[in-house]
Amino acid sequence: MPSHSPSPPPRSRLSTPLGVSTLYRRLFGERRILVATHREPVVWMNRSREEGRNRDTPRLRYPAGGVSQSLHRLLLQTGGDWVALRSSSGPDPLDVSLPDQPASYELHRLSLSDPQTSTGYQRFANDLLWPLFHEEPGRVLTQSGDFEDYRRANALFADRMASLLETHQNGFVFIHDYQLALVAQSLRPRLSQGAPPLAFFWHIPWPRRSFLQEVPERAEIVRGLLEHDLLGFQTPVYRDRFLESAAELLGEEVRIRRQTVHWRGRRIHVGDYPIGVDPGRFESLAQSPEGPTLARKFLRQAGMDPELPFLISVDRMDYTKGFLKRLDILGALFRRYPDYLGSLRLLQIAPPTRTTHPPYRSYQERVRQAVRESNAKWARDGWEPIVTLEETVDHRTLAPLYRLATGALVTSTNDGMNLVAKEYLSTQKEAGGTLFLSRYAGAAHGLREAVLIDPYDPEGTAEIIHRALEEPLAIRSGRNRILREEISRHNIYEWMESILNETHDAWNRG
Ligand code: GDG
Repeated sequence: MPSHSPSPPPRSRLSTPLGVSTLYRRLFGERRILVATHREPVVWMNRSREEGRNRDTPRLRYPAGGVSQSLHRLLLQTGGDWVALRSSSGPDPLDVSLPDQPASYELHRLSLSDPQTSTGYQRFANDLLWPLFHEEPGRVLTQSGDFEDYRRANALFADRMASLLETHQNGFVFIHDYQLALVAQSLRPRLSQGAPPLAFFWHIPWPRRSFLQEVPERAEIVRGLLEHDLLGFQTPVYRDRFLESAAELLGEEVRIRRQTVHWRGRRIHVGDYPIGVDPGRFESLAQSPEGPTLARKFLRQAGMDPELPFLISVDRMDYTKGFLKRLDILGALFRRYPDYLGSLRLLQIAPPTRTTHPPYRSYQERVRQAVRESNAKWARDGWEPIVTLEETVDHRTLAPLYRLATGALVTSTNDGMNLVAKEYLSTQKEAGGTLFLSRYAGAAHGLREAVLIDPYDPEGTAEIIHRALEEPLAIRSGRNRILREEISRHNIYEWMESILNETHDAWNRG
């Protein structure tokens, strides 16, 4: 294995899937990647008897969610192993391949057979870490013992990964997000021949001090994360907050020099790696010959006139995405500018999420009720302003829908990055759709030209939306050109290349 990384790529070169797999081989040779995420990147579909006769019916579907889709595409370039919790039937391991992709990977599907472990783990992750790291303390719902279940579930991930590492000798391990903060802590001691490079990416915000303080086990979480060689955050703000937490919580245990933490004889690189999308893929899906037909058909089926303007929002139905704030904004817009009544609509693609968790169920019910009320208030001659579809829409339809939309409304009250914002821009080549981006989304940090909104200020946001909708096309498309350059340069492959290079460096310096 070479001991130092190659020089950084020239600035004008756009990173590509092939570039990532070439770099991976250069750094880690023929050894496979091992990825771990909470959720499976694909869902296995049981074929109906009818479909069973048609071998072309796809067996795999893609769930909504930002973490796994890009990694899924990468592993179809490089091959490798992936460990995640099982959420559908089908074999274990599952061989994941696509006809047009050069490689395939093995998905190893973990079942938490003890219901207590499963419940406590999910509760600690989704009802304690998620709300507190999104600075929503009012939504915490936890019970004593949940942390031990969380630790136990993380150790089960580590068990499976340790046996894979033993047989496959994987060259690089990449663990993801707040559900798996303690995996590496269990993994290291299990590896008799030493650990390969370990990287971790934290997809959600790292909160301000006063919110972190509400997590009793915060020092344990920080220690767990320091078990990696590289630790990545979405923005420099989250990265710096983490470094401050490490200094404060671990005191003399750590020594911190800029972005390097010295801890227990190891050096850990802590960096910011704003995650991107594959803009080329969204652009070509949006501009495919069948794209506009699919999108128009979809709109008609949703009861919308494809010729009328609409704003689009695409998010899992999660309280951090600001569904209720969005309705307030729309209300303010209609009150200030009643001319929009009867024409401008909001299309919300809102796949339900975590539906077994009581705080989600009640939030989702409140959203439905608020939509009904808004629609009743602003209805005109059979026209209603808000169309909500609680379903997952395939990217082949979603991309041309983005393209057709007059604007995209991202109203997160707190969001690690927000990939929908970048996907929307990817489809706006030579088009004038406006991205209205919450200033509380990580994406606002890199997309400096974007039209920023404050979801806590519905009146101000309504004014911003109205002004942008009135702008000449040249202004809107000029802004989109600059934003698209940004997301093309910092695409998902560049994100992966930076992480590969810097993990390799950190491991060698270790
Ligand atoms: C976490 C962080 C961070 C949505 N609906 C459908 C669908 N989606 C896809 C979108 C997009 C993804 O789900 C959502 O990604 P986001 O980034 O917007 O949000 P989270 O799921 O909360 O993701 C977030 C992200 O991790 C990555 O680091 O940006 O801050 O919270 O890709 O296209 N996909 C399909 N049908 C849908 O109906 N196929």
